[in-house]
Amino acid sequence: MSSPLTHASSLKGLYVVLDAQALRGRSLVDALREAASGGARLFQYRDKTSSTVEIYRQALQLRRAAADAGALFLVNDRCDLALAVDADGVHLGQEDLPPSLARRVLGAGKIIGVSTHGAAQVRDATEGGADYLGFGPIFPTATKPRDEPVVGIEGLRQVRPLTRLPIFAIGGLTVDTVEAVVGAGANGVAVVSAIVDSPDIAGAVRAFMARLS
Ligand code: TZP
Ligand code: MG
Repeated sequence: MSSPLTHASSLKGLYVVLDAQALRGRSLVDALREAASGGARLFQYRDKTSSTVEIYRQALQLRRAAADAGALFLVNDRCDLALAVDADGVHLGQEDLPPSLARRVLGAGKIIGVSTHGAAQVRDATEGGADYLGFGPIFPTATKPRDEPVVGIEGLRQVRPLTRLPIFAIGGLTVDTVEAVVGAGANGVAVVSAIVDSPDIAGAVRAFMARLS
């Protein structure tokens, strides 16, 4: 089993979040394959409404498609499902298992990412043994509308010195805002709608990657 350290160089750049609800019934596997054909190599499966068995079946298909593409694949929220499909890791929110406990469940070989929204959470997730952080929402987003307050580019700039972990900016990002978040210290961008709502997913991925290189 490879360790998160082996993956450390992959924890940057474009992180495509395959949100089942944002896909609105379209095939997540097709979306993953299209994004991979555009060059994406880091994926998260996020499904807030399906049953456990539905999420398991979908995750298994996505896990296989990601492996075929040579891409990393993480499951949102659920350590059990991440283990069940042998995902590369899990992405946890503040309401999920803390990273130190997730590590006990998953072991040393899996990647653990944590969503953070402010300085205290950045410190806690770093001390808790996360491998990377999400930080946001940078901008307002319809994908997660009633959640944490918008942190803005300045919020990102302020937390950058607090951790050495890779930070993925998230929330309302487009190709036109990549430069600003990278300038504020993000190592990558985690994106839902600007990728999956595009009529040309591979093209959208290429456009993001061009701004990230
Ligand atoms: N966490 C903070 S904002 C967000 C999540 C999951 C949604 C990001 O989606 P989009 O469509 O890229 O704004
Ligand atoms: Mg969660």
